[in-house]
Amino acid sequence: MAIQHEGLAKEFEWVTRPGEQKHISESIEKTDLLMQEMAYQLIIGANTEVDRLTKEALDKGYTANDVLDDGLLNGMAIVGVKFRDNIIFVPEVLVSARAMKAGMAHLEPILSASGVEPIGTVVMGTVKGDLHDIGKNLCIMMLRGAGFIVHDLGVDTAPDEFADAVEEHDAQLVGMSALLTTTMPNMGRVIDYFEDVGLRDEVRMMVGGAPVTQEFADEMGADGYAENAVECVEKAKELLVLLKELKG
Ligand code: B12
Repeated sequence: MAIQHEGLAKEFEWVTRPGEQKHISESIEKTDLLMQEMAYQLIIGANTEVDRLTKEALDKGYTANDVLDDGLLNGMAIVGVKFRDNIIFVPEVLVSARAMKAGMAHLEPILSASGVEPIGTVVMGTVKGDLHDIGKNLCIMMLRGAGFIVHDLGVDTAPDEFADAVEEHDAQLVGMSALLTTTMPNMGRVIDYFEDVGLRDEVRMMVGGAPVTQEFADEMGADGYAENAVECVEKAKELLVLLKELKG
């Protein structure tokens, strides 16, 4: 099978590492032309097109999860490869990120609509020095959809801001996101800060972001790690149960 959409097929030519080629092509080839067009428009940063196509797809009955995985995230995967390999630079990535957000705006009300009783409170932020927020925002949408109250601390969040928010909102869970290898250690600093101010036993702390691994999470003393937004919800539920058991 090949990628049907001509423009997207051309963009895919930038993906040259065999492992990535297999992974990304398999992920794109199972999608239809509408999703491929959406991925393509995201790569070229056409936010009004992504906005229109997302709405069109939802109107046609595609689920929010399909639009996310088959359209938006497939496009973002190629943006990531092109950025890493110096084919594009920060300004181009910023326009793609803006297009991603235009699409996510339509998904948000669906992914965040829960209708169930709140099951727990989470404070979530991207750690100090890090401005990446797309993945964090996706996790927040999914958590809200699963019935969590989530307080979004935004990006570049200092340890004391996490701690203040936990106290203010009486949160049981803390979620930290980092996308840079240089900012990953700041998640550990937040955990240390919670120890220092005597809040560590009050909450369960989970971490995530593209460079983060289970191993790294264990090393810095986090309670949980998840690879994506769906698993983030599962992990949050799991940690909440553990905390409740612990506190009796
Ligand atoms: C978009 C992007 C940007 C945008 C960010 C826009 C925004 N509003 O977020 C802009 C242009 C601003 C940017 C800037 C920079 N970026 Co950048 N960026 C990316 C890019 C292409 C995509 C990231 C993304 O949104 N992915 C899609 C989302 C959905 O995935 P995700 O974030 O991984 O989130 C999922 C999971 O990780 C998980 N998750 C995320 N958070 C959490 C939290 C918890 C608690 C849990 C459980 C799970 C979880 O669930 C999410 C949903 O499934 C990546 C490439 C990549 N492959 O990751 C580079 C990348 C992260 N950037 C990189 C770099 C180097 C930079 C800059 C330093 C570039 C520069 N020279 O200025 C700056 C740093 C700015 C700063 N201080 O933060 C590098 C990092 C390399 C490294 N080893 O550290 C990457 C990997 C690109 C590369 N290969 O070189 N970037």
